[in-house]
Amino acid sequence: MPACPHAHKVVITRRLLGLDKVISLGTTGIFRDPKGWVFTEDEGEKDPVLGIHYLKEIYDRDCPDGDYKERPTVPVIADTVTGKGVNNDHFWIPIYFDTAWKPFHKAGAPDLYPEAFREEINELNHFIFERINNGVYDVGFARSQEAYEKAYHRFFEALDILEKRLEDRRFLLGDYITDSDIRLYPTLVRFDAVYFQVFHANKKKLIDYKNLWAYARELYQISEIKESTYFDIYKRHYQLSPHLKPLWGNIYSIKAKGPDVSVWEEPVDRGHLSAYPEEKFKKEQSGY
Ligand SMILES: N[C@@H](CCC(=O)N[C@@H](CS)C(=O)NCC(=O)O)C(=O)O
Repeated sequence: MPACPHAHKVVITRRLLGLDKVISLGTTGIFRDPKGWVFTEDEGEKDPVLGIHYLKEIYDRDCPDGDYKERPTVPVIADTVTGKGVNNDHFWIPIYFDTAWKPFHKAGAPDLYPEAFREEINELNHFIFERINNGVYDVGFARSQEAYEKAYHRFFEALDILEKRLEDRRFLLGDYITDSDIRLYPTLVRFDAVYFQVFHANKKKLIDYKNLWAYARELYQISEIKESTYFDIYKRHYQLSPHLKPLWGNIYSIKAKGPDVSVWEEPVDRGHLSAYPEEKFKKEQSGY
């Protein structure tokens, strides 16, 4: 589901590591029907390898009575032989791609999870998930003024912490892009187009943060990342989904015209913060 921030980090990691040659991608539409997500974006409205129409079919195969009663979620990794889901733990899937799937990485793949930084990356990833990726949902789905204001302050405080961190670091862990950057990006890239308005997360826009804005643009301008970024889809999903429209009172189903996303193409000059201005990725050690 191309609007899902949790799936987005998995999709980017798969592309950057060259795992798109060994793991196929089925893409659902952005509106759920009563049976959940549907593979409307794939030819014939079927997952290209499993040939199924509903995501739920993956989950059903794991149930003794063949009928999964909970809500099937994306992302999910499925076994192409049994058609069963093998993992839907969105938090760890990118790390499994970095480590367990290493024998299948493309030649010259980036090392997104360098051993020396793993502890720091894990810690930062929890912060990013709780305070940013999920934090903005806490703002958007708050059911009381008090809960909203608490979530609002927590979220913008977390953005301030990251803004400061990026003052003298080109990327979150320093000179090279790591797994943590790929987790922060999906929330940043959705921010001005949807969260600011639909989730009332409107203290500041991303473009108001000097470091975060330039940093996010630098990530966006990497072709594998840009090709997985769909501003119009984010607007349609968050602004027009039946369960999200009431959040911002969109009773006439209007899709907002702005903001102008061409600003994402503006040049970025953060190379001076790195010892290796010409490189954004550290290549992983070969030998596999
Ligand atoms: N809640 C999921 C995280 C992924 C997630 O929330 N995915 C959303 C899309 S962004 C989803 O598939 N939701 C299905 C639904 O709510 O019915 C999990 O714990 O694994």
